[in-house]
Amino acid sequence: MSDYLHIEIISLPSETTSEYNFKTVIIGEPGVGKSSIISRGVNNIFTKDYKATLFFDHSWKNYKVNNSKIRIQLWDTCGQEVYHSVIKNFYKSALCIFLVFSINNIESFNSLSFWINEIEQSSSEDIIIFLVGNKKDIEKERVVTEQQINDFIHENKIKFYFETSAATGENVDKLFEETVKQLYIKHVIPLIKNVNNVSLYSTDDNFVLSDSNKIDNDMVVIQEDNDEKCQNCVC
Ligand SMILES: Nc1nc2c(ncn2[C@@H]2O[C@H](COP(=O)(O)OP(=O)(O)O)[C@@H](O)[C@H]2O)c(=O)[nH]1
Ligand SMILES: [Mg+2]
Repeated sequence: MSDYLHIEIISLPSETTSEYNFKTVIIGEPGVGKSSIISRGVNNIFTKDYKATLFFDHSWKNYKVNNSKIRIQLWDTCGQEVYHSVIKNFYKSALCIFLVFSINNIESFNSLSFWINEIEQSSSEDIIIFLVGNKKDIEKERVVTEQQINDFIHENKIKFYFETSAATGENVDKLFEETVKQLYIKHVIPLIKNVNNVSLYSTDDNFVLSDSNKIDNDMVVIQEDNDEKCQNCVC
């Protein structure tokens, strides 16, 4: 019989030490809200003043996930073409990527294929990609349709999609918590399993995968095939 694991996520202060550090890189065109998402997620701050990120910014957020202390290291990129070759080096050791576009900017959406190609060329195969459609608060200015997003998700086998607003904070905490949860499942649980030699899998409702073609308000988790069905299961 299997043991069932309930996953509890608690946010910890920034000065807390961590047992596991997971590097996450945030990419996408300039102006889509990358720095704002990080600022909102880490410090709960939003500013309307646009300040271009120079090269890279580094910040982090700590969590306790069950009994493990986990740090998500966030590498914020400037997104400018001239630095793409430098950014590539950052993918290499990243375990997670936030790929951001803005729902009111079709160019930022059209450039996603370029970024996906970059990721495929430079990153580890089991990198977790979160597609993020930001500026959800200005829904009336939306130019990127749900159909376009759905098509992109399916073509590129994206498993996680969030629509966020760094301005209002909507779904930003959810994005971060899902990130730490997925990293925990993928990288920490196997270690715990090895140590304790037990079978674990989550019964958390968030792991129930939604219908493939549907865009949920906040998030899409797509079930690709039978193998993928077991992605959250380490039994
Ligand atoms: N309305 C709205 N504006 C946003 C949002 N996120 C960022 N912005 C604004 O978009 C501009 C670019 O944001 P920034 O985080 O610097 O983008 P980056 O270049 O991708 O890092 C700034 O003026 C932000 O205030 C959002 O969720 N909603
Ligand atoms: Mg920036």
